[in-house]
Amino acid sequence: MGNKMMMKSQAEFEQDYQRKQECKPITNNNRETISAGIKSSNQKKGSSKYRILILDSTNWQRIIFRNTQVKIVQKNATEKEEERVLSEVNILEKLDHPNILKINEYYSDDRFHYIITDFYSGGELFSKIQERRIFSETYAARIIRQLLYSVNYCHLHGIAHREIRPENIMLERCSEFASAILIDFGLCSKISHKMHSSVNHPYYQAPEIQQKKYNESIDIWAIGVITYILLCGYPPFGGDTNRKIIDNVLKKPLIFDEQDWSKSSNESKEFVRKILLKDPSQRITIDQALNDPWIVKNYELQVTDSQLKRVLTNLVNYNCQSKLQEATLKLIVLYLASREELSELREVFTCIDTKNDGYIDVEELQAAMLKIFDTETAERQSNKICAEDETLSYSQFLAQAIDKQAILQKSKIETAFKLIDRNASGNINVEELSEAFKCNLTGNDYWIEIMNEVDANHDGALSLVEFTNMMKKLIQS
Ligand SMILES: [Ca+2]
Ligand SMILES: [Ca+2]
Repeated sequence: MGNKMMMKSQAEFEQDYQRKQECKPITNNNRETISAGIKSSNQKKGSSKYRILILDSTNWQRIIFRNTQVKIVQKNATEKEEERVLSEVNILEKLDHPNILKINEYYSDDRFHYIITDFYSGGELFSKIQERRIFSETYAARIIRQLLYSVNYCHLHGIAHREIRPENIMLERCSEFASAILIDFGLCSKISHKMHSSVNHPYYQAPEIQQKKYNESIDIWAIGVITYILLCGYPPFGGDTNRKIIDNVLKKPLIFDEQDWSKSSNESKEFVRKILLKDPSQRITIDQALNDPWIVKNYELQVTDSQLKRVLTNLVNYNCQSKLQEATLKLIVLYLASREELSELREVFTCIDTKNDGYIDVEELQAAMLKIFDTETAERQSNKICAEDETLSYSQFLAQAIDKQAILQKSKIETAFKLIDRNASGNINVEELSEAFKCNLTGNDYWIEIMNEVDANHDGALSLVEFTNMMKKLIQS
């Protein structure tokens, strides 16, 4: 896929925006059609990087930009299913990691849930396996490393995913170096001693699941099965029926067919062997897996010194003066940053986070800065950015480290303005601010204060000029 296809000129962008103004809100009659349209456009992998959908759940029109899609779930369901959707939304809203599905917004009305998430054009890892059957060790180690990194983050947040399989791993774009993104948290659970329900497809089920008592180590088992599949093209424990598969998982010893594994390294087999131990207490931990010789040897970050320098310089120069500036910048990054920019930042973030916990702390930042700056600068700047032992989350990092010149082009600022100015009056009022950034909703007083920070002519609203000036300050500073 050429990168050019992903880029839209400003004129095309404007045209699409105009089209949005002409669209009718979803009604009960056309809602299903729109929902079906989303499904079919998903199937055309990589053909549509730019989608616009209109929701009427709060009676105003809304555009969803490229990089995003909406999942519409009918609300007819049983109480249990309803709970599942809400718990998934609730959990995903809290997770903020380069290799985990990003949920951008959530709405509901009487009949439907609308879950707006990032859109990943590379499709499922499952389809890729069907296409290619086996993969090089470098490719496999890269995918598995990213999977371990995301699952480590889940476990550190007290969450077991419980349904790790290739259908639930997306590739963020169509490229050999695309990142793997863990999705579908519908079966995830708070880690506890009470976990007992039967989860995941039998191919990926750890043996202890049959004992109806297990811990988060079942996620590592599933990763071991996926590694095996990537390297030889079929699961370690097969069978014609689910019962047969489960029997094999429980009783059959792990074997590496001589012919099918003839080209694989001993380290790769060792790695799989250390994971696929039927006794969970013997199985290696995620931390051990992340530092396993096979992973370390085959996993190479795609970060050059010049990239690292550019990104760290952006981070150092980041100088946000108002909360609205910061919130708007996050919105622009979320909806308008290019795939390439985000991929690069995802890679750099991973490279800096050497403790693999999904946050950048002062030590990690300083170590990264030492590769680029002198000791004094590295120490001073890392202490300034992570003041008082604050850590940088992934989305904070994205907003602070993104190239401001590129992301704060006039057209993008204007589009962000239109996103917030929901009634298209040409002015943003306090209600629109609080609606646009509702994840921060803390009452109108909070937003009045924020409005006052940037409302230059004190008319209680933000014009496009005031808004643009506010954002341009991020470039000048
Ligand atoms: Ca870290
Ligand atoms: Ca004003």
